[in-house]
Amino acid sequence: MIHFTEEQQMVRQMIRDFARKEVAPKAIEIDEEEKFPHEIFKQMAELNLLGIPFPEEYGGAGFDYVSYVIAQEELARACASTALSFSAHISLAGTALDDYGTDQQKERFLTPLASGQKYGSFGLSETTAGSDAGGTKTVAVKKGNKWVINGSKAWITNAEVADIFVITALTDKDKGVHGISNFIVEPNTAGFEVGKKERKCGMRASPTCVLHFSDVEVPEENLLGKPNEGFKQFLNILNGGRIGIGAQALGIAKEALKRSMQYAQEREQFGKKIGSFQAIQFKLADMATDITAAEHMIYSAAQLKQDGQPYILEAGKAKLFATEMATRAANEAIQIHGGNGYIREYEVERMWRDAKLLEIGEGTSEIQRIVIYRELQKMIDRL
Ligand code: COS
Repeated sequence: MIHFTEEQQMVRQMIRDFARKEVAPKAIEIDEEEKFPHEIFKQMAELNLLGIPFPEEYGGAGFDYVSYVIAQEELARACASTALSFSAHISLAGTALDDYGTDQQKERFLTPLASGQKYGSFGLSETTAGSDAGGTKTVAVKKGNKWVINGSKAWITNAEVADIFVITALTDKDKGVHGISNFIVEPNTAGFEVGKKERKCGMRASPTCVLHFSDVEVPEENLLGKPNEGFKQFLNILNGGRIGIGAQALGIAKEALKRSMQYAQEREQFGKKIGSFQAIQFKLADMATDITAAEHMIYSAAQLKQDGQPYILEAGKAKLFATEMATRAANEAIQIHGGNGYIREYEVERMWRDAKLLEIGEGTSEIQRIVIYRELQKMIDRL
């Protein structure tokens, strides 16, 4: 059994209660209307959830990393779109500032994010960069005491609502991945534009947009860390973020199992509850087994990260397994629900649509396999 501290159990209970009462009832509507859940985010700010893992001195709640992962799981059970926007805010934008920002940057940018006065977004992907994280074409050129940014970003979560962006740009073209830096950009800066909002298959309440930069000038103090160290910074951020994405998948799969168990006890065919047929029982048993495996992988990766131990391999495995597992679980949930599974009010079709994105974002399944294989190579003598 996974051991959770009293504090972690308390966090789970608090977020579960909130998610069931306030988030789940709105999930169908915000998906349908493709509407960012402003009201839910305001409530999360009041509960100090929007800064859950960040230090109290910067407006955070000061909880540990495992608690953040628990929050992801519980939110995703109710509404995966909400969990996805929460993770872009915390685990991408907020973590970039917390891990690499100066005291002044944290005070100015992390504090309003952690307290929920402002929302965060992280811009790495471009039409030429995503899986190839070093393929960025956006450039930042130093002019006096400013950086001038030109280019564009694609598939950026929270772009429509964010007040603080952390974005990547090439600062030394000749150095490849060692010539990329991360910058903090505020949306009211001249030349910065949030472009087309994408119409997505799932995760519809979490807005995804294009960003354009046309001679956007940011002060030199908006550079995160040292110039040309951005690639490793964001790969480190993504290593951790992947555990949270795995936890979202776990939350979706648990809810898909619960709904399917309930439905199997209600629906009758051939004069019996469908749950009395082995064909259905076996699906449910496989879902439950997969969920337990994913749960152990996710929380063991989270614990390693929290303890300051190497965790890249375990995070990659957890994300890979949990996200593919969630799509399978949601797919089976649709099958168990039969015709009703394909109808929106039963919600399992939304779970499938949402789960699918988790196999793609923050490193596709294929990228996770590359990461896992590379880590295995490093430890070949210990295998
Ligand atoms: N974490 C931290 N550092 C890492 C890393 C990781 N997971 N993977 C590689 N690095 C470091 C390497 O150690 C290397 O450092 P040194 O040059 O100082 O030795 C540096 O980064 C370059 O590594 P490498 O040569 O392996 O770079 P590649 O271009 O071959 O990287 C992968 C390939 C696939 C690892 C990388 O592009 C990647 O992770 N892509 C996926 C990105 C992603 O998840 N995109 C989705 C964005 S959604 S926000």
